[in-house]
Amino acid sequence: MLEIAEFINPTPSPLWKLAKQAGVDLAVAGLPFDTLQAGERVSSLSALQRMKDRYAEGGFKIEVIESRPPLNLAKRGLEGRDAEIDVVCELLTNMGKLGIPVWCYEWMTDFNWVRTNMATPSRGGSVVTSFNANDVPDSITSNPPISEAELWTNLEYFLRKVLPVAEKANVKLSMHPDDPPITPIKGVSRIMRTIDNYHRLIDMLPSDHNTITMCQGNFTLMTDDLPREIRRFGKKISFVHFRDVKGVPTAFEETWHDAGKTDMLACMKAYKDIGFDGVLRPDHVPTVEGDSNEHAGYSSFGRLYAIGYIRGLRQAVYAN
Ligand SMILES: [Mn+2]
Repeated sequence: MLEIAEFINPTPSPLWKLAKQAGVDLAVAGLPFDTLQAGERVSSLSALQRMKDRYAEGGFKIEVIESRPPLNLAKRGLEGRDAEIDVVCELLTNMGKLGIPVWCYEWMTDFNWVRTNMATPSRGGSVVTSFNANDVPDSITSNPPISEAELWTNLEYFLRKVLPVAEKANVKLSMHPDDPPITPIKGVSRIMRTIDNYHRLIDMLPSDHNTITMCQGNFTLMTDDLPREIRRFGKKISFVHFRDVKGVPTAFEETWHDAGKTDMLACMKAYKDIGFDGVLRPDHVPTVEGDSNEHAGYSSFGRLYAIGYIRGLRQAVYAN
């Protein structure tokens, strides 16, 4: 059955208690960069075991690791990529040993999610993040352009090495979409940005372990009927980011969970219909009065509202 989880940084913080108080027992984890000992890799069994133990002390079970070791050489197909891929293989093998079933990765090269305003006014004076393609600074990358064809080639090279390891470890690879889902950005192409491209990913190497992260904030910018697409992807969905936006891919802002373009109740019903049995997390939230916008999208109080809203939807749908 679908369960609610939260992204909880590996370093203990007040959020750990807030999440427990909100009834969240399942963690979407990072990687143990903060406790590495000399000569230890983030993918090593000892470092991951220590991280797992610390989450357990806080009352959390890790369901997903949503953090990546460096992968830009692999994404760009440059010398040194095999060493990066070896680290991913070690990570997956050790996740399997520790019973962590999903690894959320992405194929955005040079830079990750992009916003052009981190404090856009929203309901009642809360603030959200927003994006306008006209406002992206040239300084976002100093690397040469890369084509969509190159990204596909490099992704296939990566998956042919990594997917067999994931299968053996019984860890699902779960591809997060490009955020925002547009191409190119300052010459840097992006491929995980349409429904069709996601089907191409799935069909490229058919496997129960070649799966996707349904980040609703991005997928809802790719379609006018997100619940339909959730049903079409079905068992290929291994992880959900439950959030919303309003606007179009080139100009949008994030919204409160109850105020975006998407029928969130219909999405929840779709997850029930496909028998989704992984975890869902709120993803980005507004920053509200009295809270810090230092980590825009990840403020604490906004998350409490989101968790409560999602729990209500879940109870309404799964009660029937
Ligand atoms: Mn997301």
